[in-house]
Amino acid sequence: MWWKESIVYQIYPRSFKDSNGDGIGDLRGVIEKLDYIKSLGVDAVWLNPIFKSPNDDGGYDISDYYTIQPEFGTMADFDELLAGLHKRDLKLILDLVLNHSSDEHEWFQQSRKSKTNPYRDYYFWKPGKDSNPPNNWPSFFGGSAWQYDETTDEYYLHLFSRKQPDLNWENPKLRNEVNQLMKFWLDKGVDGLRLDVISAISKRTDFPDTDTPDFNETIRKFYSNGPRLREFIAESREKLWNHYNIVTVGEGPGITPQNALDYLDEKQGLNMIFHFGHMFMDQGPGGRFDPKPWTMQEFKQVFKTWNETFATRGWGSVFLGNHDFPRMLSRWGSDKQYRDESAKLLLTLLLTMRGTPFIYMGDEIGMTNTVLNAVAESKDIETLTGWEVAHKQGMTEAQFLKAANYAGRDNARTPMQWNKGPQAGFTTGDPWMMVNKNHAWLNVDDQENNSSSILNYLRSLTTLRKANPVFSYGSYQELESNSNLFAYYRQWQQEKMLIVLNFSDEVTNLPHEVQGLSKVKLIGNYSESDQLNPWEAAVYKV
Ligand code: ISL
Ligand code: CA
Repeated sequence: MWWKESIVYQIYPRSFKDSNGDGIGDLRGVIEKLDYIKSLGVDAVWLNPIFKSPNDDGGYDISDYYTIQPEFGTMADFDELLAGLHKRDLKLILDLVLNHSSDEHEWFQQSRKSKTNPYRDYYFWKPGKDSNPPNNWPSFFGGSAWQYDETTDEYYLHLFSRKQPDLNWENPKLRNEVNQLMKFWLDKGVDGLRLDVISAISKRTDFPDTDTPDFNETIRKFYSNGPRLREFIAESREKLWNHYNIVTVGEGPGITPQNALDYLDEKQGLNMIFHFGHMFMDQGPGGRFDPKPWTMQEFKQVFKTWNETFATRGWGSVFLGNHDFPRMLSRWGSDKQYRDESAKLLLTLLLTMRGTPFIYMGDEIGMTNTVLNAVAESKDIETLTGWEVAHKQGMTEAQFLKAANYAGRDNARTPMQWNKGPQAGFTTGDPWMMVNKNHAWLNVDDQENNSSSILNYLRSLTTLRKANPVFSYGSYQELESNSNLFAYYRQWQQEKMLIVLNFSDEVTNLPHEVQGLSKVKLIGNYSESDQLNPWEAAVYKV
């Protein structure tokens, strides 16, 4: 199974490279950078959605699953990109959004016309209760998860924005349409599918009120992990996926160590999932904009728990950032004093942990969060609607901005920083989103020619991982060590590796049980020293 040994590079196309000067990244921009992508030592590319969309939620609101988003290019561009990837022995994983469509999709335009329209049951429609929504479910993006539509005097369900009506998977006709559109892209030779919010395709369709104020708990109990989830996944597996040598990656809030294996049945399940244990540990009951402190113990526990979950079956992904979360360096590292060291440390974790690593574009050079000076600067519906909710609850803009600058998705969507020139070489035009000012010194070009750069360290890490199957297949055993020292073994047949990561500004010591051990250092972000420096990462063969 090629995907167990693969290293995946995630590209948010809108912010990767603009080839035609309109300030918006596009497929031809990705084509221009294929040799760069190959040079990272990765095996596959995951592209965030590239299909026709009104962009209410960054392309996660698809209005035509068979057409390339016009501002990203044409189907010919797509074909050229796929051929260019395959020519370089790189695979392509597409991001399909099947829990909901855009409200501008033809299906929804029909569905909303009348209660007897043949497309009516492609979505969830329900009468209100005394001119209130059918139940108290909150949307991810603020407000009710139900939108009143006066044409038929009913409400439709949208777990996300009101322009993202949920597709009704209970309807076999809809499931057939979904399988057909997946088949179209698999027949073009795509190597994998990242299935957006797959955890929610089976919901509690009796639609009871949620009985908890904790949003993540509401997701787990009511929105995801529904009674027919395994059946729906098994049906697509049987009817479609089994006929291709592809990888299916399930994404979705609500996936827990207790239910993850339900998604990953060897015969009838997905191949792998993203879990969010570490991504939500600093979210309070109010969700993303209600941050709470996190500890290294919690962080380490997440990896321990998921390694136990997948110890004998199932398969996980390892990621520390993506388009939905702040930059990993700013969130987990030290993006000021120990920038280089901590960026390398986080990449070392990513490339030595058990599970398929996903590198988010820009993390290979240590890109950092941006700063919004006003909510109006945000390009993200989750931040904009999050502010509407917070404002109603009496939060000041300054308080909300603090939360948004810590946890918001804009942080991960600033343009890729190629060089120190205007707009970081991302575009010759006016970028759709402001470029981070630190591109003057933080960019690919400057790091290409610096042998001790984060970029070249990442390349050494991918080379190391590919040369040692222990990193893909080996067991994982965490060493008991002080709170900020994350140390673990990876073992497979006769190979045993020791990884030590000092998540702190302090000097510390190796765990006492390894101090006398004979070991050979394979890679690290400091030259030899018998103690562990601030943010020191090292990989030893023992
Ligand atoms: O951003 C989050 C709210 O905390 C995540 O829970 C995220 O919304 C959730 O994991 C689903 O994310 C996916 O579907 C969303 C889209 O906005 C995200 O970009 C996508 O990754 C709706 O399609
Ligand atoms: Ca463009």
